[in-house]
Amino acid sequence: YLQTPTEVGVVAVGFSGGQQKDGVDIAPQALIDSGLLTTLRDDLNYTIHHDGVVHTYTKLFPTSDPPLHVSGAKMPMLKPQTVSNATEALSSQVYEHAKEGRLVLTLGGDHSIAVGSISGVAKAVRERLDKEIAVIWVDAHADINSPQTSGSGNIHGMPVSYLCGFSSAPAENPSVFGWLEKNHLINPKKLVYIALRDVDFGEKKILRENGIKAFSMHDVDKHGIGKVMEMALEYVGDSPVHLSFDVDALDPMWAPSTGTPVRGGLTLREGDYICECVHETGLLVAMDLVEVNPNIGPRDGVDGVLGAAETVRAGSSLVRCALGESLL
Ligand code: B3U
Ligand code: MN
Ligand code: MN
Repeated sequence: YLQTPTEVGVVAVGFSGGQQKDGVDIAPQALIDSGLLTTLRDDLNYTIHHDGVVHTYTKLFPTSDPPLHVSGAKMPMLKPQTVSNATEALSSQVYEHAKEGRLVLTLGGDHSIAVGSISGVAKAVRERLDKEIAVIWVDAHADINSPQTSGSGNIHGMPVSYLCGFSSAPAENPSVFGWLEKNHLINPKKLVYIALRDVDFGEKKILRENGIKAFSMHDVDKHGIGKVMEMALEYVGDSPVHLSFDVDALDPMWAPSTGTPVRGGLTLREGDYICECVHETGLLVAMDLVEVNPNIGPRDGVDGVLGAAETVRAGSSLVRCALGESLL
């Protein structure tokens, strides 16, 4: 990857098992229906590799998936085997695209699916380029709880912990994330967060103790998004970049239709700007867009209110910006 690939592998992931609200699973189809992929193909001239399927992985779901009580945890992990099985399948789908040198676009789905997408890209980039990827995680939340620190049991709050190797298959059920190998993992020193503003106490401790780079909304306010991106990209260096974008990084004013909105977030322009800056580096190898939930939020259009359709449009805009739409 000396520049952004011209071929894009798309995986549409209609998966909601990492949290408890229905609707995040219909987001990929809503994004596709809004014309995202045809724009990438017809206007931005990418070759799109997409099987035309929104994957739900339901055939891989266990018949019973009780909450898993892990020793030392306040809350049991919810749907552990379901999330493990779905992300394992996604990981190999993403790997197959990435090993062909395609930029991989994963449309979620809740953020637990990043265990699959990022592990697949990390493995392929190690094999192709003998390099570690950098991950730019744009989110209101750090999603770095371990099963022990989680106050919810929702696995969409834990993917970074598994990807960094801070958590692994629990002794109580080793088949939960037992498929994760060393070459699937990322280097926590090559992880950078942007837009954090709702980080659990236990997560702050994990960030601090592991020296993880993070730009909170406080930093965005203090320095401006221009300087924050300069610092974030300097930190990333020349590593291939996986951009994992949770739409709840945006302020609910711009993206109300998401499971856990947090006020005080990025404007749509700041979100687009992040994606444009990543595009300009030529280092982008993969992007996730997650946590769009068209079932949540106000109805669009009543007195100019922004709702689900506008959240889908915002998500689509983020992807198009990361793929270079704003370049003149
Ligand atoms: N940190 C909390 C809340 C949360 C994380 N990610 C989202 N919400 N979207 C948790 O459940 O781990
Ligand atoms: Mn997230
Ligand atoms: Mn979030």
